[in-house]
Amino acid sequence: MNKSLGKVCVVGLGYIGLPTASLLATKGYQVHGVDVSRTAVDGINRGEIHIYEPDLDVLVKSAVQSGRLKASLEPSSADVFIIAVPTPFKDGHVPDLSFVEAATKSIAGWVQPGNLVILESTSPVGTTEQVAQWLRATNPKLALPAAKQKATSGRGPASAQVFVAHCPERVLPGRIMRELVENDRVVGGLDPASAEKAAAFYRTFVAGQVLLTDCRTAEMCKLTENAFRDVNIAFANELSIICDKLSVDVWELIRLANHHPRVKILQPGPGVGGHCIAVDPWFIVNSAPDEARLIRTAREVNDSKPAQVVAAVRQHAAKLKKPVIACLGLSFKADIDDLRESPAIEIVCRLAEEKLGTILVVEPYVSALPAKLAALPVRLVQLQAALVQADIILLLADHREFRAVDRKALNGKIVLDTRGAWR
Ligand code: SAJ
Repeated sequence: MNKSLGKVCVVGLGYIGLPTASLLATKGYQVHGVDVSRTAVDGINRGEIHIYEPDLDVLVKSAVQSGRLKASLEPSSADVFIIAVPTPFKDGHVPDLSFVEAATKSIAGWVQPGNLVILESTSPVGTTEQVAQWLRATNPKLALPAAKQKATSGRGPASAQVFVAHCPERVLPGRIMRELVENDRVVGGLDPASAEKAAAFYRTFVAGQVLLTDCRTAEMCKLTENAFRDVNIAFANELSIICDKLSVDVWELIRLANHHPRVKILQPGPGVGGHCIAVDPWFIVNSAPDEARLIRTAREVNDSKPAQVVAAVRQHAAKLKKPVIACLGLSFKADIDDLRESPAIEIVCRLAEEKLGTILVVEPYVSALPAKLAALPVRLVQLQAALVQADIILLLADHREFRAVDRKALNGKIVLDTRGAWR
């Protein structure tokens, strides 16, 4: 076995933490992964994964077999601590930092002088400073850097005994293993020495550029990237609603407009889902409610899209007697199993609650309906059965198997393709 590059404790073994932990293990770090779920911990220690992400199974298996990745319910001592826990929002779109707080407090007793603590969770501006405060409050012996120093690219003196930085994850679900290595990383230090220390760590396994800044800019950078995408998707979604009203084919329109050398319109869909783009822009709105007008409106436009889809189904269903409605796809986008914040689930829920017909669902990435739908009159069926029985086919996620459907199977059906997959 090669010499270990050092020990890393990764807190949170979800969509970001587990790929990161297993990648670090295969790069030569000794990795101690921590999660609150015993099922996840036990599974990982058997070399199994509890989430689906292409190529993750192979990596986790080899990391565990090599003895370099171990999962546990408790943290342990390490050179580097990575916090990769969820940052959802509470009622009123207020950021919920309770997982970051609990994770920080759980490691505080293990952190030693010279260690590096990195927050990877997408966070509102000011959270890294808050992490330092939680560390200090839980373990008053720790000497932490003072915030509000501007990071430079020069090598500053190691002023801090404990180094604290923010390095937001930027990987795209479905391409995580590749993007973890290839993407450029923005590293924001609580002080310049922390930024330097964290950058040196990322350079050991990232092929992209590692860019240094202060922690507040790094926090805002991640939120900005997702808000930028949300605003652009909202533009496409608003266009689709306008085009419906004006009897213009939005897919053809966007294809043509995108021939302009400086126009690159994204694709409309049933709404924006996932734990990132549907959530993070609210962190900006929450921090600057009077100023973030466009960002708020984009969120509202995207959040209104599921209701538009339901209205379209309602209109068609009203013309039929006891219609069978096949809903294809529950995940928030194509070719993944992630159902978080999925507009497809909201749509199926509303169709069932309104009793618009017999509701069939096809989702090749799940073996059972999520709790929200299990209580409703909705059946999970195979694709072929749905295609045969349906009067209305509603495409919600453009999974590979749906894109490959023989168009003859759609003949005589009412087809509502929210993704433009069958054009
Ligand atoms: N969507 C559209 N039309 C489009 C593109 C996307 O309706 O043209 C919808 C998708 O169907 C989905 C949602 O938007 O419901 C979000 O999907 P996505 O592929 O745009 O992004 P995520 O949420 O999977 O990942 C994003 C990425 N951020 C950016 O591209 C700026 C990723 O790099 C981040 O790491 C991730 O958020 C995150 O964790 O924050």
